[in-house]
Amino acid sequence: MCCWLVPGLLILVLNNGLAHGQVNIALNHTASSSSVFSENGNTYGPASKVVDGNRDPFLNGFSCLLTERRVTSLAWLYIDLGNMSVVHRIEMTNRRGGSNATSSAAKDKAHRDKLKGFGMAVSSTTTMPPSQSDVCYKHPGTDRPTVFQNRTCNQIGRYVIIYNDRTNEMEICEVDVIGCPVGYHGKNCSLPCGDHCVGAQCLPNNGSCMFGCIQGFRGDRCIKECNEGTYGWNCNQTCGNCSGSDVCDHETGDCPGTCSNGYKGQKCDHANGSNRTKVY
Ligand SMILES: [Ca+2]
Repeated sequence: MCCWLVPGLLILVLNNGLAHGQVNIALNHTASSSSVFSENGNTYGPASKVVDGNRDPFLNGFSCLLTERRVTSLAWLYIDLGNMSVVHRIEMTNRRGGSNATSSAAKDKAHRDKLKGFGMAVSSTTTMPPSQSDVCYKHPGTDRPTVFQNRTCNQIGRYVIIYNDRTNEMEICEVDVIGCPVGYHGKNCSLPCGDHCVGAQCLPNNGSCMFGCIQGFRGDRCIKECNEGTYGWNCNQTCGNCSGSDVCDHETGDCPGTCSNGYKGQKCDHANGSNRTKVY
């Protein structure tokens, strides 16, 4: 473990580079690639090398996937997370040039060039190329990507896909997928999402509800009830005319007792002359 200090704050980072408590849900899962490069009897890869927990970016570390460059098929890689998950972030370590002893920025360039145009997606299928709606990052192909990529995704799926519709070559040494199975968040994905999140789905890093709150609740985690005088989905409905100091139900808008003079209905939102009785 390593650490560093900023004023008033100690930050701890595990050896794998992930902030404490974050989970790499790709580690040691099943992975597959469009092809695997082999030469003189030596096979580089296979795809399992990108989920072996070793980020060594040099070929002589024997922990990278290389696809076969003598084929015409475009390069892709997918990781099966095993179940539907919320992927918060994808971190990817590309191959560097030379070895640990001989590396240099100049030697990295050829490998970074091959990475141009790559895409990242989270999908419920392994269809290639992935649907545009599943893509969470696509490199524009103009500049030269950096060796290490860290892209926010926040999408739901079972498969994390790395692909390149520009080339048949892919040289990836590790993919870390930061997320949690659907319905969980927090340290080691041990906390269930709030009951008031729509679909009980939340972001792995902070528990924020992904699709808003069920009726009657508000806030990022949908913990707070609607402010007094409001109710319903997104708390965007205004209560009717409950009698006295009564407040309406924060979920349904119903008044607990009678209506103010001149109103009727469960929500006391219909004008009714002098009728003070709630009508069902
Ligand atoms: Ca590796």
